[in-house]
Amino acid sequence: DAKILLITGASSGIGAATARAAAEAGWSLVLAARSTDKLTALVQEIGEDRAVAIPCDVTDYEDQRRMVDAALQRFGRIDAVFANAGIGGKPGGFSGAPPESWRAMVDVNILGVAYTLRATLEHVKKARGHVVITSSIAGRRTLSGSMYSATKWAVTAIGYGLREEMRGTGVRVTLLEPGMVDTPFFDNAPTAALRPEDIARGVVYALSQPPGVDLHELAILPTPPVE
Ligand code: NJP
Repeated sequence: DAKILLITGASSGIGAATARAAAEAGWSLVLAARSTDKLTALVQEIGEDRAVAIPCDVTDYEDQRRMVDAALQRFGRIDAVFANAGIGGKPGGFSGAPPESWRAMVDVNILGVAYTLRATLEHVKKARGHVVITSSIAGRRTLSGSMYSATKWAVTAIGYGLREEMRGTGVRVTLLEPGMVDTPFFDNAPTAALRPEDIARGVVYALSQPPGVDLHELAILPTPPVE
């Protein structure tokens, strides 16, 4: 039987590319985000027998609980979770960015991930499964004036904390740390960025390791241009 992977932020960018790559690798998929139309189109593409779209706002814990209930109703189990939904910041740094943009990042990037973990862990533990969390290279380095960076450092800490908590349960935790990826995350596509498919291959690689192999971190960066 196919294993079940639940992806948040599945409507676009890295999440959508990972859904396609994981389907190719034999996973069945629970696809969550707010944009129902995009999720539905992705389910059509992958096949209704292999994927289900569940609209969900990750900032709302009850909504995440409903998402998990709907996933279990459809597939009966959750083997792996890709906690990937996230948003970027507004320009201006600590001196100029609108403070409400900071709250939105805390709500989606930090609380959204923590809620996904709380809502799914019981089931992932039952499956001795796998959790992949999208942090960022910005969760390792500090970007000037960046509250985004601060939220991703928090996500890195969540991944470390979860790995300790899961010790002895058979659950593996992988932190994904991409550099720049050309997705709708950016208003203007950056030059020399990775493609979402480049990150998706990494996630599927992590998920496809045998139970005895625990891939802690996956930092994926664009090769610097040849001078
Ligand atoms: O961005 P994008 P990426 N509730 O905008 C969803 C990190 N990252 O794929 O709700 C539920 O294409 C949104 O869905 P929708 C980044 O921090 C990126 O690049 O329909 N879902 C969409 O599916 C993030 O953690 C780069 O609008 C919510 C998805 O999130 C992850 O990669 C570099 C939501 C965003 O897709 C995926 O970002 C890096 C909510 N409240 C880390 N709010 C990069 N692109 O360069 C948003 O280091 N979503």
